[in-house]
Amino acid sequence: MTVIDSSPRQQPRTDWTRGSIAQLFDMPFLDLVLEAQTVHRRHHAPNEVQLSTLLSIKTGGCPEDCGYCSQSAHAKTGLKAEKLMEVAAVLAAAAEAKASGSGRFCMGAAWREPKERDMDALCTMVAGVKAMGLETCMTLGMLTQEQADRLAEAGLDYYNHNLDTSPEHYGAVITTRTYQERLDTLSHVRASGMAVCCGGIVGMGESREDRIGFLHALATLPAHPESVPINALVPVKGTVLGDMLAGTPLAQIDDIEFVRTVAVARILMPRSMVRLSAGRESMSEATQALCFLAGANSIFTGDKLLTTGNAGAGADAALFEKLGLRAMESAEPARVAAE
Ligand code: SAM
Ligand code: DTB
Ligand code: SF4
Repeated sequence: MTVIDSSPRQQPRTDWTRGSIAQLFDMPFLDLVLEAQTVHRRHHAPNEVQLSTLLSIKTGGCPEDCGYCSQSAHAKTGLKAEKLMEVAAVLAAAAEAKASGSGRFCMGAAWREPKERDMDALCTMVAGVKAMGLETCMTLGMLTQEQADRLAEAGLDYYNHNLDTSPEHYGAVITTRTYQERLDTLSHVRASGMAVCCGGIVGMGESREDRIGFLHALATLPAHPESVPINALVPVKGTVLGDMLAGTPLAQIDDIEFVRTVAVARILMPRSMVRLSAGRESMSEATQALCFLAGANSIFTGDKLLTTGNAGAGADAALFEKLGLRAMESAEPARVAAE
């Protein structure tokens, strides 16, 4: 099919059109998964999965109104707003993550943006986690250029900032910020030299057209994000979306459509790490296996994401054993073809 460009010798395309992405979504499922796996093997070591661990360093009470999020002050989830964690407690959690074999430690805060008064502590956390030999990642909301530069200087390797859905659907999910503000922070992160982790959520009641628009937004950024987390909505009681979708056929995205989304992400962004993120706890082993076949090569490990449950180390070890998968030594995608 001519829409597919997966040559390892070329820079990945950033000029995808919505029409060509729609064509990928429309492919027969088996052809699509085969193509995604073929692209995957040109750029990444097969059977290797990168492991990241999350820690919520500042939980709840967020002023933003993201309809999916348990931590929004607008949601009625009963989650208690907490203060920023102490540096020592964060480093202790990072040491545990390292001991459990994780390669990247991702610290998340329920903020619209970090305050200047928190920057010193954040930089100390970054430096401490990095000194343990872990890759560092943070997700703190919007950043100014100066804040991005400071975090980069402290040793922050990745910044997570999701576009979450299509530009058209954004206003139906979040009203307290704009898509453009997300893009502005992403450009500050890029300019600071940090790697970009940017993805989104499916299963929010969006249309296929929105999933196309979402992947189009990611794949036409000036450079593809190095990490692309694909979350399946975890419907939390008391959140706008959790309550709206409860008991409806939209409450969980169709497994096959989810795998299609992963496969299309892999084809569009051949060198990125595609992370199977939230929602894995309620996903069957067979669906997860299909996602790996479709090009997912990263997961969050541990029993907890930020506030909700995760598959857990035992379940993941069993799944890796069954599938013959192993943890990636380095997050740098192994290039199997000569470049
Ligand atoms: N406050 C920061 C922000 O919004 O960028 C960082 C933390 S926020 C929790 C990070 C991401 O988690 C969101 O962009 C969204 O993609 C994902 N997320 C949050 N709640 C979720 C849920 N219930 N189900 C699936 N993904 C969720
Ligand atoms: C991302 O895309 N998924 C992670 C991470 N980036 C920060 C967060 C998932 C959160 C799931 C809901 C929760 O645990 O609160
Ligand atoms: Fe706040 Fe982030 Fe949750 Fe939105 S997703 S409410 S910005 S913590």
